Amino acid sequence: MPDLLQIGGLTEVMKARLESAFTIRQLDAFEPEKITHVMTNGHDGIDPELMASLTNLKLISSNGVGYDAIDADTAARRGIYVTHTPNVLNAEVATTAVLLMLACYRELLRDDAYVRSGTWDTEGNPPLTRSADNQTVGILGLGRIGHEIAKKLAPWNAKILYHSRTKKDVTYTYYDNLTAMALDCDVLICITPGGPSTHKIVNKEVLEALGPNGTLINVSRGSVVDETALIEALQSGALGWAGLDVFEAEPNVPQALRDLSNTVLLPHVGSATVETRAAMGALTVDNLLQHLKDATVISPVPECAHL
Ligand code: A2R
Repeated sequence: MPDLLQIGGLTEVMKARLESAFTIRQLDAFEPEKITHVMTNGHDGIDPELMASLTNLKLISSNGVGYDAIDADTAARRGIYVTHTPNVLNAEVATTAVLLMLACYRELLRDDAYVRSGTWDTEGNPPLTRSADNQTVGILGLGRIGHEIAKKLAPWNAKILYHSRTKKDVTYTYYDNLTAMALDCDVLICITPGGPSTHKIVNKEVLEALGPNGTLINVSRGSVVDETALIEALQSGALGWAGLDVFEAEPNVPQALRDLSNTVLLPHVGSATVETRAAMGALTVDNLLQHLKDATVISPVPECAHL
């Protein structure tokens, strides 16, 4: 059986399916020239030096949709497939975005703490919150997940604006400039890929354009937002609220962000439900098994689609 190098975690279901076709090797015990397949995830990716040492590598199957931790251009040049798990997590990540937005608007954490601490009993009702209805929501990255977020916001009667590299055939309002969109929206939801082209595109200027009544939601990658500028804007009141599922140096979250009461913070759980992780794991394994069978894959990243 061919050697599969495992990077990151694996569920029992995935392991059982993979063991029927591969010998699974761990990072501390493998022979580089014997590895033909790698299984990893969006967070761990694969170290470029490690990838270069795997001279017989044919496929890197990543469990997750974002693949900025994998050098897909180099892989494609070497004729190595990179696959990921698009679509099966769209609804879940969109739910996480909406959840964060609602939690910010309705001060879910503050009011939960209000009840638990007994303050309701001693001080009466808490201050009013803001309605999440009828807001103008700017989506940064109207791709597979971005579209799903727009659809999920319909019951809140959101007006949808979007910024992406290209204009889409949709009724939502397109902005070719991110700062201009931030000026016009109440909520900015980030759902682009990570990587050099989106590195800190949500900068001081964009955050200040979003403004004191604005809410930033990030369910993409921590690298998309300038975290230092974000902290300063939240501290000074230049930005109102932030709901964050992703951070620059996960799992390290700056104390300053944790100290702020106008943030809702999640440990990168956008797709982390039993159901969605099972679907992602199944697709990750399906790509590996299909490649073994007929040298094709189900869901290559765009850089490798021509292989
Ligand atoms: O290529 P376009 O015009 O459709 O724009 C894509 C947009 N995008 C950008 N927008 C502005 N500036 C950029 N430099 C830039 N680069 C990409 O992000 C597209 O509208 C969206 C990405 O959509 P999909 O490729 O369909 O990705 P999906 O499945 O929605 O996932 C997005 C990301 C993942 O890469 C993970 O980082 C995260 O969500 O879970």
